[in-house]
Amino acid sequence: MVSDNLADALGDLLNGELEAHHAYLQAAGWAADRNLDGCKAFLLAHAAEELGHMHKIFAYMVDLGVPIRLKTLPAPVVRANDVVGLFTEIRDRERAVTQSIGAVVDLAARERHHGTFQFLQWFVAEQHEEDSLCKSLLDKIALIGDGPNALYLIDKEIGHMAHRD
Ligand code: OFO
Repeated sequence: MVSDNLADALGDLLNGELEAHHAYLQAAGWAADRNLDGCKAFLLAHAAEELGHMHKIFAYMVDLGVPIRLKTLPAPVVRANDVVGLFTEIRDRERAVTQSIGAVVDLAARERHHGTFQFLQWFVAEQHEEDSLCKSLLDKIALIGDGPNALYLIDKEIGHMAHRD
C-alpha cells in the first residue's frame, strides 16, 4: 500500500524522466543544427536512456497499482550558445534530477516504504553516474581548450562517449 504522497512523488519522477528525455532530444536537435554529429549521437543515446528510466518507473508503479498520470510537459529550451554552455545546462539539470530523486528516497524512508526505498537505490546510483559523466565531459572540454580545431576535437570525443556504457 502506497500513500497518496508517495504515489504522487513517483508520478512526478516518471514525468521528470519524460521531461529529461525531451530535454536531451532538444539538445540533440541543437547539436544537429550545428553539424556536431558526435554530440548529437551522445545526446540521442542519452535521450533513449531517459526513456528507459521512465519505463522502469512506469513498470514499478503498475506493479504497485498506482495509476499512471502523464502531465503536460513544458517545451524544452536550450539557452546555450556553445558546447560548454550546453553541457553546463545538462549538468545543472542532472543535479536537479538527483535532488528530486533524493527527496523521494527520503519520503519513502519516512513512510517506511521499504520496497520503494529499495527500488530507488538504482536511480541513486544512476544519478551518481550521470553527475560524474557530466563532470568528466566538462573536464574534457576544458582540457581541449579553445584552439583552432577545438570544436572538432570536442565533438569527436563526445561522440566516442556515446558508445560507452
Ligand atoms: Fe534519468 O537520469 Fe538523467 O535525468
